[in-house]
Amino acid sequence: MTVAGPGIAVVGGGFMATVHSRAARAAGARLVGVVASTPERSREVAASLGFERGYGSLDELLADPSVDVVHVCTPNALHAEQALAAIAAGKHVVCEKPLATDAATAERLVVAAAEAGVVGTVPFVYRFHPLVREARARVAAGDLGTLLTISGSYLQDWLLAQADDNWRVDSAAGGRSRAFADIGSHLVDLLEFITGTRITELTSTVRTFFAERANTPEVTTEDAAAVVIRLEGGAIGTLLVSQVAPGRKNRLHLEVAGTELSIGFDQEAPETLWLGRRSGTQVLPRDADQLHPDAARLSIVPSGHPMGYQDAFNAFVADSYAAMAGQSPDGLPVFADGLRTARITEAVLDAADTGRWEAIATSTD
Ligand code: SOE
Repeated sequence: MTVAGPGIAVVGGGFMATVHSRAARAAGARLVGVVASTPERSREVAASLGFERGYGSLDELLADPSVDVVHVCTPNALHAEQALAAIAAGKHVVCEKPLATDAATAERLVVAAAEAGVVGTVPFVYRFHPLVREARARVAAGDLGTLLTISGSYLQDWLLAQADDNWRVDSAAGGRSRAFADIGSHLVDLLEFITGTRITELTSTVRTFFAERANTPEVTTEDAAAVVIRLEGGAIGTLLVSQVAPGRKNRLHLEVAGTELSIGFDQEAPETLWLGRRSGTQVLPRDADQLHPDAARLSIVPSGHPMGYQDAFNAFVADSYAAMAGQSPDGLPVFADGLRTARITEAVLDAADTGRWEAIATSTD
């Protein structure tokens, strides 16, 4: 396998399969095959995404020696079992988040990948916006001073009406957590990535505003979660996650305040970074000449030529393949990061149930 040309296969035929396939093609992969819900659907998806073939089953895909990497893009409840099967077949894995619907199973995946000597990555792709790397570099350089507070939110509106439904709503397919596992996981991953600081404990309240939806008679997964966090080093923060926020499509916003400087990032406007000082504020554009090297590496077109979500995804997949070819790209989200967010997700739901503060485990023992 070369950095540019692994043979890849995708499990799943939805929106994320399309995004992964585009990124794989951009990274120079050979698009070998797809398995979707039925053999016929596999063939249709393969034809529409430009893969060589559709498979009749996951077993058939895993038996194909030309597949080096398996991208798992199925409903959440299937991720762990399919990723474990791919690992057992000696394949590298890019697995959609959540890695598993509970933390103990996510931990099994971390161990299985390590034992098999394969690379497992998770698309926490917002890490790949150049200005996220810039924010991270500035925190690491001490520009913010001592971290004081964090305010984060991730808001969407695609489940705002009772008539809105999706497999994610049903805990049998999506898992115990919905909003937090789906988008809160991105938020906490980004928060810890940018600050280089871990959440040590949290408390939360969650709500299911629609007890039933069009095709889900009994909804138990949360529409929204409000979380209070404490971090190592003494900073505190609040996080709001909602899939029922009118007008917000995919707005992840994170603001980190230190003793010297605040820094703000908005995923829907990823080409600028907000900088706040007591003396005034500034909106920093992605100006390639002024970026830290890690940000400059990901800045692939000159400023004034906007980059976005698919660029971030492409960079994530390219770095995943580089790691699978033996390189060590900085900031690559791997299975251990998927485990970390699975633990935080579990703590959010546990805290909501008990009304207590929950500590977040840090080891993988
Ligand atoms: C749906 O809520 C979704 O597509 C998530 O699954 C993604 O991870 C997020 O990036 C956008 O919203």
